[in-house]
This record gives sequence, C-alpha cells and structure tokens, in this order.
Amino acid sequence: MNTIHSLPSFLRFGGALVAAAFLTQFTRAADEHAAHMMAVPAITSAVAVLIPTEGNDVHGTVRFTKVAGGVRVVADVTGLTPGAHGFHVHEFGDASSADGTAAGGHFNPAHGNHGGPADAQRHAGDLGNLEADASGHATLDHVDAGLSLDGGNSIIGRGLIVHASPDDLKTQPTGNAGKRVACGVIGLAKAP
Ligand SMILES: [Cu+2]
Ligand SMILES: [Zn+2]
Repeated sequence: MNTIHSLPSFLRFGGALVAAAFLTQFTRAADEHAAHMMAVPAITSAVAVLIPTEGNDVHGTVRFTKVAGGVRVVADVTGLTPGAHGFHVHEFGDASSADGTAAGGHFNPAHGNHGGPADAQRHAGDLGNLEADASGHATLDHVDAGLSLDGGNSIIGRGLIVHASPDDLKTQPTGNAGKRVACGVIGLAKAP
C-alpha cells in the first residue's frame, strides 16, 4: 500500500473501509489545494506597452491599478493625430498582426452592447477615447468601474488598442473608431 497505484486492487478486495479511507485522503488533498489557491495574492497592478501598427508611430504606456471603485487607468501616449482616438481593451493579447486585428473585437465577457465607459450598457473593454493635443500627445487618468484585474473577467492577458478615429460611443459593435494605430498586451506589473 505504498503507492496510489496500488489503491485500485485494495478497493477491489478490501471493501468499504479502504474505500472510505481513500475518499478521506482525497478530500483532504482537495482542501489543501483550495487553501493553497486562496494564498495567491490578489492582482493589483498591470501594464501595457503600446507599439505602433504598420505605417504608424504611436507609442505609449498604460498602467492599470486596482483601487476602491474599480481600476485606475493611467495612459501616456504619443505620435497621435490631434483629437479623439477610440481606446479599448480587446479580446486577445495577440499583437502579432501588422494591422492590430489579431487582438480581435472589444473585450466583452458580459455579451453587452458597445458603449462608453460611463454607460450601463457597455463592453468591459470600452474605455472611450484618448484626447490628443496639438502635438499628438494624450494622457488619461480615469477610474473605470467596469474593469477587473482578478477573476473570470480579468483584463490580464488581453489586448489594448488605440484607433485612428474617435469612438462615437454608440455604433455597434465598434464605435466606428477606424483602423488600429497602436497595440499592446496587458501584463502583470509589480505592485507599487
Ligand atoms: Cu478598439
Ligand atoms: Zn465596445
């Protein structure tokens, strides 16, 4: 009875007592596994580095930090045309295509309609617009109640896209924000 592999023969010949012992041991192992899972620290920080898609020169860094009421999004992006640019978390953290399309559609785990960050009906990934100044520089500092860094709707590992055109916050399902000028992947960051 030294190894797990010998258990089936004991179960065959040993009857109910051995089966009960096996089940107790199995339950204990499951409990230990659950305790181990709970010891994993909560995710509180993430970052995406934006790289330009082909033919563009848009660069930036976007940090995500867990705060009361949601996730604080702090963006600093350069190389844009002046004005508004659609800004979204997309489904896939895949920056492998030259035009950014491998990132898929807007991250939408609740299967809702496209909207703006302040709308009740929105995709989780709908971050609205970045506003670039005359030099093409955009900053954003916003607490978003629709994002999470933990659990099944976590944005970790998803894509982050900046678009050529403004998001009108209503056209389905994209906001009519046009081509993708920069793409990044949201990864774990060291907690501040
Ligand atoms: Cu987008
Ligand atoms: Zn959307």
